[in-house]
Amino acid sequence: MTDKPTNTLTEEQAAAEAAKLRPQLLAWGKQYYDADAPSVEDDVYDRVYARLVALEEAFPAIVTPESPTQRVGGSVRGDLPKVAHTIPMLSLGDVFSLAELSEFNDRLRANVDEDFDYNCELKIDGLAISLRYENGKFVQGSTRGNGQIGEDITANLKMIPSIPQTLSRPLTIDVRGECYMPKAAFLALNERREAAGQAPFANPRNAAAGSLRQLDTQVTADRQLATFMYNIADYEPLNTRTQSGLLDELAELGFTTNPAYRVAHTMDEVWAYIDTYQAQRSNLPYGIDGIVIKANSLPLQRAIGATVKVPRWAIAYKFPPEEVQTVVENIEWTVGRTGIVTPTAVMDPVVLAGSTVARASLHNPDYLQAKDIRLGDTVLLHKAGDIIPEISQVVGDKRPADAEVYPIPTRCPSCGAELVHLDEEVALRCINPNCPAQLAEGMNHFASRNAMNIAGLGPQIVAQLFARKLVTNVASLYRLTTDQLLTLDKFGEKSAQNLLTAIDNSRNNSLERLLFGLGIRHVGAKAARSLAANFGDLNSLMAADSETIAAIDTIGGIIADSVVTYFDSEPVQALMKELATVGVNLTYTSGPSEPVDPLGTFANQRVVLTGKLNELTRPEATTWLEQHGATVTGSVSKKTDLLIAGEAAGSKLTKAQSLNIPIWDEAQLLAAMNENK
Ligand code: 1X8
Repeated sequence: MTDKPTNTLTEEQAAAEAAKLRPQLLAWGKQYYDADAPSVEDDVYDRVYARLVALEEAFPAIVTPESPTQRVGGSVRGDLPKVAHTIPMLSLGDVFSLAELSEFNDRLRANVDEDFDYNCELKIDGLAISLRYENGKFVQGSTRGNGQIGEDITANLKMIPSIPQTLSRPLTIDVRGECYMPKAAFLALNERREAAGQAPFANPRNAAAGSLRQLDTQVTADRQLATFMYNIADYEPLNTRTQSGLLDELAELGFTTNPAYRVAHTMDEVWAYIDTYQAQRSNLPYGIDGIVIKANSLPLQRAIGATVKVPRWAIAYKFPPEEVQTVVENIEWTVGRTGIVTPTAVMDPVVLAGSTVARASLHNPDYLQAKDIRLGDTVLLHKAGDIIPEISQVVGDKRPADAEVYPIPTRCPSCGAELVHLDEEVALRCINPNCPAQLAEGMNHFASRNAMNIAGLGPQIVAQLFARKLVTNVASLYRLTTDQLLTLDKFGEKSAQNLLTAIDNSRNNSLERLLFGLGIRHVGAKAARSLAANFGDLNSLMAADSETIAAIDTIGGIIADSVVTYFDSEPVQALMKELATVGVNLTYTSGPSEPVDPLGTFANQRVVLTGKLNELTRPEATTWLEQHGATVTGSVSKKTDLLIAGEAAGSKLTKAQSLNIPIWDEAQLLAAMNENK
């Protein structure tokens, strides 16, 4: 992402950009705080957030009360009792470069008359907690929540061994710190979960958050959570008057504090601290995502004060994205639906930027050869776009002496057919039309949600169906019997019956689902719907030439040619006959012509769809809205009644916001669909 410097923007441009960033940040923030399931890496969130702050600082007039910059962290989850923090739990301002850190220092020094030291501490990647002690007894523990009101998690926190029940002195204090899951505990927990068929946690922080919100406190106890405490709401009851002394005194009282703090007299010492721990980061047994520097004098902290959100006397320096080393143990080759054979590096699992990584795509043989990756090589791994694991390079001097150049396969790992490069493609392909791996992938696609939507027919069942020779192609699915399904692993009468019913129901799907499910090159869900709607039935489409097909509004020449080529093949024609024989519907039956409830929720509403939808396809959403009375149009105007904005929505969203048009996200549409089932 290359952001334009804010001083080159007009206020309108800044407002438009900020209006795009806010809903995105709010959605990510909600996932992060409410669902313990972030959809982006923290880095991405932090950068987008920083950009919004920069825009709003440059153009204060564009700030809105709803802006995520105007709130402290997430919202409060409804189902846990609430706790008001008498002294708010603030978040920290953050910087991403030494230059920005330097600016922070200059600003602070310009506003403070006396000379002062900083205390440097590690920024723990966990969950902020507040522990209340009365007369030395632990009475209540809470999460940060929105900074003013948190959640009561006392019972869970009592299960964490590093939290003292009784202090060495009978103080009444609120101590703040971080609860985290050590890397080793996280890896072991995910291994147990996967063995038990449960979804693994995305990263240690989510695992910690999930563990703290358990109703069953025994589960919390088993999760090996730990804490580092680093702050106190009000230092009056303590003897010390410095941050470094506070850490020592907290330790004397019985808390666990992080030993890696250091008082810095100069910025050079701050840099040195950052360098040291940035290098040590992946060796630490817990995750850190940066360094916190704080004015060391507690009375000075108080004198400097805070904004509504963050203290002015402290700042977090966030590390750039992480890189770790691991060993390549294997290279797997998998055959996709279209015959492309893709290599994947299988590595010794490592925690990278908060999640466990054991696999990275190597894309194609050229990529693998260019990087000269060999079995046993130690490699540097990072996350591309901070999300997708990627091998940056081989660590040359760690290469085993006997490592040999990795031989690119010449035969298909599934069917043994000779692999080829089609017209100068870098991709390696299996062109055997009967390759079992391709057929299985094709069947998975056929059954998928946006295609024939056969619930319960997943990759593992498909693999077994092929292995037992119960199916040869997608038409043979419709001839399966209960007795045949009962031979599959873990299949009983009920599961067999459910699957047969799902398969049977899919016979009645409208044509566009079949067209998409066939996996014709370049024909996505949207093109499939246009083709089905325009031709009405399969035979008309099969009889059409390329020009006729390309004459459809949304269909270009490439799609048209691909459709013609596909249906030109004899095996495909045979398959279509077979589908007709087994009773699969080959006509277009959905569409605006048959409103289910024309006077329903959306009667006379003009609705616009924009952005990327995840659960639904555009045609699905459009059809449903039309069936419930809506008119779906392409552009936002004063007449628009509702905008439904998916991910990364752009100018339509901005326009709708400026016109005060109600805006829904995909979840709201799905909820409405559920209500109106
Ligand atoms: C957050 C954190 C702080 C410290 C360590 N880890 C964190 N995640 C620290 O002060 N050592 S301070 C802080 C905050 O103020 N939000």
